[in-house]
Amino acid sequence: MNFVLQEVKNYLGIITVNRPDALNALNAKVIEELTDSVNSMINNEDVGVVILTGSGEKSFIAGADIKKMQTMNSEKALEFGKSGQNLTLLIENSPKPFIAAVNGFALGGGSEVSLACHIRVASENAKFGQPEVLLGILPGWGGTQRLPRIVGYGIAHELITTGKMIDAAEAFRIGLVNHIYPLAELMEKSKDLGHQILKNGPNAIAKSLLCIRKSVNSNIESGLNYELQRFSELFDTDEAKEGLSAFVEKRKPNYR
Ligand code: DAK
Repeated sequence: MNFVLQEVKNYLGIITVNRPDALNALNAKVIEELTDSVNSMINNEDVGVVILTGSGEKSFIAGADIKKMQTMNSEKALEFGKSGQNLTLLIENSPKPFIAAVNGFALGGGSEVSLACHIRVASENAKFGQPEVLLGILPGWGGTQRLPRIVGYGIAHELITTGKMIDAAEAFRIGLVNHIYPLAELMEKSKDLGHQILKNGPNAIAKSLLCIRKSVNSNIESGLNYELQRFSELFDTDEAKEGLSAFVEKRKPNYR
């Protein structure tokens, strides 16, 4: 892989988009490598949580590659759009939580990749935005669908129609990011969060993610029914037996 770095340590996977000369902008090759990396983390039994970040100190992902898009017709744009949407769906549907460690610009497609992650944390220098309308296009990797679900319709309408950039403090205020840290601490704090999650049962986490995702498109009754089914299924797993016994025996559970 040329544009993506990956490592796995203590059940924590780290994926780094590595194209710092272009502020980690995503062209077709970077998307392909990123998709392969996300797939390999999902399929790796030694990974329970994945952190996604960008290389360098300036940018998470500055968006889709504008230079490549300049020459695209609608047919090419459809293909390019699909590859970006497949990537974001893969992340969103992962049974393992993805944490976006946003270490600088998260613009356009970069913001959209972070929106597909389950949790976003940001460095103090992070900047978010959906500037597509400034370029005469629109957010096509899920920005129009996921941003309103995360920050609400009113704020999403404003961010998408103005294309303005917001800083980390504003992103925190509107609920777009869960935490802000100094850049030098971002990865350590993200790893701490990952390790906190890793103490818990992998099946319970995977099914919780399914239930939360289900809540987006279901009425309360079908969502509750779905939750009930996943809840009861867990009682047939060694994991639930371990977790419940550990509490009764006054010890820490061992899930991995
Ligand atoms: N694409 C390509 N190159 C980029 C880039 C990008 N998005 N962002 C930065 N770069 C490159 C710059 O061109 C420059 O390269 P050289 O000129 O040195 O070769 C290098 O990175 C450093 O950038 P700057 O010199 O501009 O750095 P500054 O600190 O001055 O400015 C900046 C940083 C982030 C404010 C600025 O680079 C900037 O405004 N970048 C563009 C941000 C942006 O508009 N991003 C959104 C892109 S649109 C689709 C679905 C979705 C999408 C597309 C299609 N379909 C369904 C078809 C998604 C669209 C987008 O993401």
